[in-house]
Amino acid sequence: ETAAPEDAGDVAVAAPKPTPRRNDSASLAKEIAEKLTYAIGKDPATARRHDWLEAVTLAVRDRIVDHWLASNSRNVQSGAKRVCYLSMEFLIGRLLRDAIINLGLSEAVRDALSAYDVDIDLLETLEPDAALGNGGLGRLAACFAESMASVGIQGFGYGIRYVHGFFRQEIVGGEQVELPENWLAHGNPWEFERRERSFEIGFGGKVTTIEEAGKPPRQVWRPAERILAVAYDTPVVGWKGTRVNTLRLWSAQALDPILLDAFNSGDHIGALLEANRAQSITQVLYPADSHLAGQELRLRQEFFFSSASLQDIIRHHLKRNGGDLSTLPDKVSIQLNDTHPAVSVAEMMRLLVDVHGLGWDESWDITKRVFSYTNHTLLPEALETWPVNLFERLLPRQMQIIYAINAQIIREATQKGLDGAKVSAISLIDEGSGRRVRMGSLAFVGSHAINGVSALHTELMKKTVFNQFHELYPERIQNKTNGVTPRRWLLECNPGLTDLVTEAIGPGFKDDITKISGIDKLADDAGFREKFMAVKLANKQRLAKTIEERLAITVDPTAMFDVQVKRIHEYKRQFLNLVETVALYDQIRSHPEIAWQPRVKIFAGKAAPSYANAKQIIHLANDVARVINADPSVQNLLKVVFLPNYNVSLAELIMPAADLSEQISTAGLEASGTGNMKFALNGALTIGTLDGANVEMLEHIGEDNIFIFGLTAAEVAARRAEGQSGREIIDASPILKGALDSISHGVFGEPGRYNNLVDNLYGNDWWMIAADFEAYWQTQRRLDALWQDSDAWGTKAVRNTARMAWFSSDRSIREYAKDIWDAPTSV
Ligand code: B1N
Repeated sequence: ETAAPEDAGDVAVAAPKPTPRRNDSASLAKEIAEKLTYAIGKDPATARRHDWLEAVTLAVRDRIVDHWLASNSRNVQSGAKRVCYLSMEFLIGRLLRDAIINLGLSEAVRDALSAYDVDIDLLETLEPDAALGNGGLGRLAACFAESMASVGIQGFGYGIRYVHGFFRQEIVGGEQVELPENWLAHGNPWEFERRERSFEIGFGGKVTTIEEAGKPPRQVWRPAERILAVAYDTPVVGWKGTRVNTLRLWSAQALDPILLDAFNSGDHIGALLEANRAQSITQVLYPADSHLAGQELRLRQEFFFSSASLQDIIRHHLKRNGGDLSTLPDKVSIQLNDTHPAVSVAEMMRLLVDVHGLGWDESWDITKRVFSYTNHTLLPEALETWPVNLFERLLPRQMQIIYAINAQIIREATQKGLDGAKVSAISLIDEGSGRRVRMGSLAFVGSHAINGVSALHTELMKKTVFNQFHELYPERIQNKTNGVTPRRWLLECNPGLTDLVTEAIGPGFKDDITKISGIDKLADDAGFREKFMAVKLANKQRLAKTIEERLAITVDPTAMFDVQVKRIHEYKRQFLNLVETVALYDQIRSHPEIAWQPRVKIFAGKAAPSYANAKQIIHLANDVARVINADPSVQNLLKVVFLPNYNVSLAELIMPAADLSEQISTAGLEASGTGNMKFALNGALTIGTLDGANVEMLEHIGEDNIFIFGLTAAEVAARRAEGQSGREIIDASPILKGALDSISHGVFGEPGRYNNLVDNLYGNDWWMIAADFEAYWQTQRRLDALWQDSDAWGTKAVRNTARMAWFSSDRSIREYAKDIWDAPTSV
């Protein structure tokens, strides 16, 4: 093991240490040529661009490894608390630019490559995105991993090495088509396979009770199926390379790659079946965001990576702490990223009680002190529950343990005076619709701290889904508002703005993003504002070029870029935006006398393959774009663009180019949002509801600089309880009615194609689209007026960038470290 010296090696050698790599451009140039020659086997004269990318990556990687080894030895020496972040998703994106910027190598790499007439900006775009996540939850895990390294926490990310990440989206005939994603096709230079770091994972089988004289009976699980989890480590480079942490992703392999007996007896297919079955666990990421994928394979994935991670954590602890597991909570914190790893609570108990022989009470105490759980959604359709019979068949011992925990929790509750209905609310087993295990409840009772991801969401957790638990354990729920890493979401994606801010207030904000507030006073400085808007224009030109290349749509970079990019979901209300777009189209044509402001409506996002309404919304966006863009009567005033295959790289291009950020979810349903933060940090104004982190953005940015509209979460809940239909509202609003009529009457595709979307509004306006339309429309028109006053717009844009520092994931991570993990920073 070279890069993770957790153990002594097999051979004790006093070998001379290699000299750390040098960061000047001449050394880099020389090493890049050496990598090209000796690692890739190409001559600079014949090398292709991908060869250069690999050579640069390997040269940069050498420097990362130097820092990585240093961090790992420091970890061993300091013995500081380790934070293990268990997440089913890490939506990392590309790594080369991130590494180059965090290591301070930008200029050196550029200079080194100019000697060969190779352009680093172009090479960087050839790197495939690591798309091991769906959306906000996975991207948050990636931001947190980077921030842990940047603020100096001994952080370990644990997840799954999916062979196929999030699907590639193409738009064919206006509709989403899903294509397999194959990020590993050309190898992955960032990962280090650690074959020696592998663990057995069991499934199925039986539990037997072993009785020995004079000892309490023991339970032994004998799984029917056993699979190997093999570690792949990726270095996570923090700011200035001061600390490099590890992201450890597990890959499933057969214990016995081919059954030799079967193979030798001629059954070649049968011999490989077992290997295929094992490997299938880590083949593909489930593409449902905020929606439960109820398949058995998903539960297998969850247990697979949970068990492997816990075995690794325990092995490490035993090795470093004289075999004493009682000190585990002093040395390790384990954060559960939503309920996907919640089975860890039961598996930890099994490992402590059955495998390591600790008593039940001590094990339960250790478990609770080690774990904490982040909830990311209250949407009922996303709350994980598993049928008891499936659980029992796949994980019989863990199911027994869950029953035992349940009995204990219910006993505690009854002692505190809880009665029937309240007791069934806290039961880990939902007896409602077939018996199901409630994973949120399991995560809650097994954790000492449970957090929501914005102030509003945390309050709603206390009032709704976890109401009974909150009454029982009032000290457990806390808020940790999300954040985004300013390295990727400012320095890397917006070099123009980074240079401008540096010129204005110096480079200190790169080390400490709170210093960016120094530009607040420049919001009223016409000279600065002009430069700020010039950077914005250049970023818009860059995006316009991509739109032209990919879609052959010409957009005017001086028009307002009005952007909604995120997963497609009814609660996020892309449909509301599209209805407003259609209404605007109608009004522009019927009222040419009004001073409409030129806009480009930009959409991007993927729908879960099985989510019919979301796919309809994509179809509508493309239909609306096709019709409006072809209509000469509005051409200079309205364009509509749907950019296919939204991913982290595309987000890095879009965020810096937005004037207006659409954060218009039905209030109470978006737990936090993090795209909202990326846009505002890059100087876009927000039009949004009082939902998720928008509420706190309003507090920080100030009400003059953000455009809030619509029903509050409490009002939404009240209307939903009444079962409010949209009919009256629609009939009373000619603009809304007109837009809905053109959508259903076939202006944008066959008549009837969108009946389902439109009829829903008349019936039960569940997502409050009719209810919020008027307020949304009026707010958009206020923004039109503001756009005409470019000084006023520019002032607000500058204030947005100046006031977003609090939404850095460094701040979030420091709060977790202090309030939940009790882990030191700056180690
Ligand atoms: O997590 C993000 C939040 O900013 C978003 O508001 C929230 O919607 C998102 C099941 C989820 N919640 N739940 C999921 C993803 C995948 C899956 O299989 C649920 N994603 C969120 C970060 O806090």
